[in-house]
Amino acid sequence: MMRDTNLTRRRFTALTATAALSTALAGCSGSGGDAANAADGGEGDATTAESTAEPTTESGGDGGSGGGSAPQFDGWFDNVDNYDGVTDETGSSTVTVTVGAQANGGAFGYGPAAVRVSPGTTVVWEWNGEGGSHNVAAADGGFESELVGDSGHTFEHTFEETGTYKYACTPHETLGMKGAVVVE
Ligand SMILES: [Cu+2]
Repeated sequence: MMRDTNLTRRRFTALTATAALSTALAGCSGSGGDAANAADGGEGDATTAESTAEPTTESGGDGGSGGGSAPQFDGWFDNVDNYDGVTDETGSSTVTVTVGAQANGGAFGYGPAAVRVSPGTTVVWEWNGEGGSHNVAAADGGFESELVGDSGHTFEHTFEETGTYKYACTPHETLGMKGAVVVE
């Protein structure tokens, strides 16, 4: 009984710490802020929580009951034939996305099209040299790579703040060469 309570508490503390961290980094973390504060009664647990904060691999049980469709994308992936849900890469410090993946009638995709990462993660886009020249251009203008076709070319962006970041390849957006990074 003590054991269980303890475990639950640790998990909860870990979540709390993550939320608090996001808040600190983002300055505004919309949801969860209240819960985090309420649960934050503990004194010095933060250190423990930090080292325990990574085993979130099997999340989804908590909030993501929907799983399949992703309302936060607002139709962004409607014409993207390689969109296959959001690949969970939370906890990774670096995530690589292929530019020129087979999709949308040619080598016109990002692979994977959508990834979920933790704040502070660097996403590295790596060109595979297929499908001509591509770029990585944020829908809101927050980042934009060169337009190149060279295999091995890379572009990276570090996502500090929570949110949903849509991006596309300017010349191939209409074909469905679009992606998104979800930071949470
Ligand atoms: Cu392209």
